[in-house]
Amino acid sequence: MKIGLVGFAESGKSTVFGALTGLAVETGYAASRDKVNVGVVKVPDPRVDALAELYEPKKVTYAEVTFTDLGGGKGLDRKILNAMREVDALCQVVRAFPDVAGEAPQPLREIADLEVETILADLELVERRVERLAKDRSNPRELDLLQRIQAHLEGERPLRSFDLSEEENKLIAGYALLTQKPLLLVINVDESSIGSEIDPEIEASARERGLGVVVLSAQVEMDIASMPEEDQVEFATSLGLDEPARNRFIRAAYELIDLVSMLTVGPDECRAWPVARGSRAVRAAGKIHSDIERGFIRAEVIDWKDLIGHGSEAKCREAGLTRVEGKDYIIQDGDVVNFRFNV
Ligand SMILES: Nc1nc2c(ncn2[C@@H]2O[C@H](COP(=O)(O)OP(=O)(O)OP(=O)(O)O)[C@@H](O)[C@H]2O)c(=O)[nH]1
Ligand SMILES: [Mg+2]
Repeated sequence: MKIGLVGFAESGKSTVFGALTGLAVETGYAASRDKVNVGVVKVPDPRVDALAELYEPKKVTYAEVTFTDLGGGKGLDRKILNAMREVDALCQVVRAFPDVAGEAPQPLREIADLEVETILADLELVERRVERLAKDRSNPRELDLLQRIQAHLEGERPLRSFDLSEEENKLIAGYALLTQKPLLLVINVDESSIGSEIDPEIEASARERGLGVVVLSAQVEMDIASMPEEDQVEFATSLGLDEPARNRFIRAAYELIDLVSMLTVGPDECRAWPVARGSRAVRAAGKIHSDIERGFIRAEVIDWKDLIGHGSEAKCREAGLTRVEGKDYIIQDGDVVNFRFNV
């Protein structure tokens, strides 16, 4: 699962990337403008931590998400737009701190501008395709759909607000349209604004668009991320943060791409497995091993809270908290699952 960090020049993309990954990256004017930073990030998960405490396994494995800093520039050039097509979701880093020259931020404008630029990029692609299909008449259904999409985009509306049936979605999936991708706004505020309420205008702007918002100060988060892990929470707390904002951000991004976590436990490993929301048990089993999917008999499911509360799988079984589910069961976030299968 790949998430792309985008935004206008000097909005703090590389700093956010550094904060997320704990990697040392170049920031500042014109730094790494042509370089794309890629990093894999563990999704912090208190459920996994609690289960690991109970089982004391040899290994603890968190779900992972790949973040890419797609770079900046004044406008979004073609190279960046193309790179944006290849990620599963977008996070727009929005500057809400005065820049080095003391220039006041214009967060609402950055949000609106990125929307317009991505709408235009989609429109260009759709127009070209409509022209082709109108000429060769090879696919009237797709043509009809694309014409309706074109009209929607011409009304300056992103595709997030266009209702697509599952079948229609399949028809256009190959185009990787930018305004269809889930988008999270990362409002990068000044150090002095840490812990204050989100600007109501920004919140309204996000709500109107149906977007998620995370507020953080990337500079501070990067400082936190560069500390030894055991000091991070303490330092965050001293600044009035419950935890590094990075944790909230990563979880929000994880939910944005519509992933939920299936959990497995045992003396060898406690682990979170990312599965697409709405996955059937038999498919989720295949994430672990294709043999388990093939030989699937049943899934024994305990809610993680019950397992922590009762202290063992045996006690949960006695208390009637272990459910036996079949192939078509839909995996829920936080399910601790034990698969039974034929080899
Ligand atoms: N005060 C303050 N400055 C920040 C913050 N985040 C980033 N900066 C500064 O803003 C400048 C730009 O940050 P970058 O992370 O390089 O921004 P970018 O979006 O990657 O920039 P380009 O890649 O050049 O488009 C740097 O000088 C950062 O130190 C913040 O939270 N607070
Ligand atoms: Mg940068």
